[in-house]
Amino acid sequence: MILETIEKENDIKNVAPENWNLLAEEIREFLINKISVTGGHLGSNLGAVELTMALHLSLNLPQDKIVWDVGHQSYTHKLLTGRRAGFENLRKYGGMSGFPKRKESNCDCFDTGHSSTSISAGLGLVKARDLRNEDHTIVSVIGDGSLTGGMAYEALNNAARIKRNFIIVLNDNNMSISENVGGMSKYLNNIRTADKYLDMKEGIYNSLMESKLGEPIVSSIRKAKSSVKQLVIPGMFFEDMGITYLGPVDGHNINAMLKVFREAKRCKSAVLVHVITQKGKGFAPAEKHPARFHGAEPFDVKTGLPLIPKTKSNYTDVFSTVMCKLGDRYDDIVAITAAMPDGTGLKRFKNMYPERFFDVGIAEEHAVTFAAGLAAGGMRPVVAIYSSFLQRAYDQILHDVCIQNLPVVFAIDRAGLVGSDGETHQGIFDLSYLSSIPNMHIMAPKNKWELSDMMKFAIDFHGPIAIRYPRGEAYDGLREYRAPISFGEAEWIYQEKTIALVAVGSMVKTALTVREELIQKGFACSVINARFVKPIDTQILDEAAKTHRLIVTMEENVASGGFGEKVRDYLDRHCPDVKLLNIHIPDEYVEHGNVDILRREVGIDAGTIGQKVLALMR
Ligand SMILES: Cc1ncc(C[n+]2csc(CCOP(=O)(O)OP(=O)(O)O)c2C)c(N)n1
Repeated sequence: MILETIEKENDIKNVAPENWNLLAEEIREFLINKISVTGGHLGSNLGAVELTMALHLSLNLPQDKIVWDVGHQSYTHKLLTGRRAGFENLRKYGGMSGFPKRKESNCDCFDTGHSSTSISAGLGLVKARDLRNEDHTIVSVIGDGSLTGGMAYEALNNAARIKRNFIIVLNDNNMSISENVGGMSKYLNNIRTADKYLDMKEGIYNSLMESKLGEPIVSSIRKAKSSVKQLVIPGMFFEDMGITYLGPVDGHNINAMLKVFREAKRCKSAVLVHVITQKGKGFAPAEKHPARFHGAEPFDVKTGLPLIPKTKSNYTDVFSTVMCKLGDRYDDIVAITAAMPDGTGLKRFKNMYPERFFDVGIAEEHAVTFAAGLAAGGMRPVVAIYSSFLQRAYDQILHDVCIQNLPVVFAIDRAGLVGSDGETHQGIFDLSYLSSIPNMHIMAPKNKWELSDMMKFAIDFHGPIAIRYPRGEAYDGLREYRAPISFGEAEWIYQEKTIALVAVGSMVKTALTVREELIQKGFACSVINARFVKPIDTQILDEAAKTHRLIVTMEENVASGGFGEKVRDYLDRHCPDVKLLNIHIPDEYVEHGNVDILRREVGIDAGTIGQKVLALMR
């Protein structure tokens, strides 16, 4: 095995060129076998094997730096920098992260997880290098999907001015998680499909350059402000901005890439190398279903089928179904996703109402302001975005939606702990960042029927309203508790005495387990389903404070700015005699791992809560 000879960074340089393709094959086999057990980002990694090898052959790590956009495609980079053993525990609690981590290796120069940051971060590293008179190469690797994010253009706009070397590798596989969308994608596609004419273009270029008059002609074509130049030079969009464009080059041909990277390193400017790759390359099921294998659960290597077939529906499925029903009932409902039609469950809505569905690319900020525009124009927009990605659109929520009190529904999926993607993806801040915004309203369902009811309530609501629900299986208990949603009202699940558990969304299920334990220990215990996090139901709190000795708030959100803080603020002022215990995630970042383990680690599991309550009651 050649792969076994690679123990650390730069060892790849000892592999003979005639063995490079063999090494690429071994890496693919390794990744398929490991990811089939642990789960992980398979398709993007299979597509970036040769590209990563070529970068490692061209660079000298850790002096030279590679910034991986999103970072989900960095597995080969991890393999080539001495982290082969880490794949045993990839994305497991305490194990290796699925994303670049500075604390994991000095070959990871910048942590990522959210998209479209690599050019900004790379440019910062370039400026730091130059100001400190250092001399090394900095490469940002960005996918065509991530190039749909606004931040990438802000960075390109800045990078265009620099007079020192900065390499941007555009890893273009024509896919985001799902099919890539938009004008830039179309532009890149045109370059790619013009590939067959490239030989002809090169022929024209070479024969022109051979003749005496050739050079001035080529130079005036380069300067010409017409599409004629596209005949000779692809990538004029970047060239016109002031960024040198090289490519397109076959991202599975190492020699071809080495040649272009050599040229790129000589440029005294920002240079974009356009590399064409295939997502899922080398594994037939992933080539055929690139979206499904973007982030794969453990699967059977022979068939590509999931090892644990899905039996129960998750919250995303429930959202998906109710959106289709609402789409039928109201013809002014529109749905917006930022590049996640599959992940958010909007694909069915897209198929049923294509003209009322919008995939705006990985552009959460734009998605929110676009929704505000739709609402101002008389439509009923539903923006479905994961909790952690919505962090990006804070100002748009405040400035464009909430100041104008526009009726935009925010469907916030993956709220709470998400597990193996780790710190960058945990949805544990949304209650805090949303509830500080005037005019915003927030709900969280206790089970799958309540999500459906809340969506119906939200669609008729007169202002901004958010519904946050977690990743994974939808809770199907408490079906009989289905009182109509009434604005700002919580719901008694059990109304007793002594201890009142006031739980938000996913924590209602946990509260039922805690209650069982407390009852066994001889305490009467009520359970309140908060339903609304903003506004909080002060009437039910007054009532609970009168009849209970201890009130316990429970939420899957950090402490600062969360539900518990609001309840404490209210009770301190109005019911100072009742004891209060706040259960929440500590104000820290939570790393990757199995959600049940993480819940225990952060102290929001039933066992830990029960112990804390009992300690207080004693
Ligand atoms: C801000 C943000 N929104 C959404 C995502 C989810 N996401 C992860 S990878 C990805 C697609 C990236 O496509 P591309 O850059 O082309 O990389 P590929 O996987 O195709 O190699 C998306 C939408 C994210 N990581 N960050």
